[in-house]
Amino acid sequence: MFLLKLSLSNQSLSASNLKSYSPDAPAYFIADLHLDPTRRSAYDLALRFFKHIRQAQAVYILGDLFEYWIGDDAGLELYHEVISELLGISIAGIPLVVMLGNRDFLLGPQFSQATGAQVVRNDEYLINLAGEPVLLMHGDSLCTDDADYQEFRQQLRSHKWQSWFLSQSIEQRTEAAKGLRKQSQEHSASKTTELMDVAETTVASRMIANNCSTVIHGHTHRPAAHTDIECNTRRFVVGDWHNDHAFYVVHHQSGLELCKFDGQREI
Ligand SMILES: [Mn+2]
Repeated sequence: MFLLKLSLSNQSLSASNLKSYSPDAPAYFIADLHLDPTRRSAYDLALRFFKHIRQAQAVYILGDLFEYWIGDDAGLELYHEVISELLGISIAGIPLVVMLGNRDFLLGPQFSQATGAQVVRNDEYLINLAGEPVLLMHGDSLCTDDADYQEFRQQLRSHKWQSWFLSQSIEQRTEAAKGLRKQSQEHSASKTTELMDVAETTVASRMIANNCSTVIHGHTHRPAAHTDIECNTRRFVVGDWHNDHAFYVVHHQSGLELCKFDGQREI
């Protein structure tokens, strides 16, 4: 892995959300677990992963931890096993950062309280990894070629829609969530894979805006470590979670790396 030459102004390093961690212990980046208690194998794999990483420097969940989250009042009970694993991570003193995905953007204050996680509500979160600024995102806001999706996303993220949705009963919200997921599946089936991928120009502009050369995101379910030698930038994509494996990104002493977790070997 090549070393990045960065020209950073002191100003960007003093950004209020810039955290600093030493590189001694690994930091983990995962996304798109899409946890669903009825998909037991993937759920168990995630529980194993959380038990494995108790020596971590920090854990970053970059959105879509849950298949759906219709409000803290319903989610905390439905996903109680994973909530208690996450709390275990926090109790172990490991900073746990959770970003919102397009499935679980309604994670609220009770989720934070129950897990000890810091929930990031912005689409972008800039961290400092051993001196290097790294931009974290879920990734759906980078899919700007898909104008219909962006419009739909804006509607679901509006205060008006969210307060209407949360005023419904749990039963009504569960039904509505099923409808939204069906709509999303139909939408995906009608689009080309290129259209639903991130727009490279948008990625580049977000890196420039954040004065960084590395981004880590999920959402597209296309795990990869992209390097643009000409622009001197890197884009890591963490994968979605399957019954028996998942791709995550780890930062350790040799830098950032895309790795596979299969629940068998130590990580
Ligand atoms: Mn997503």
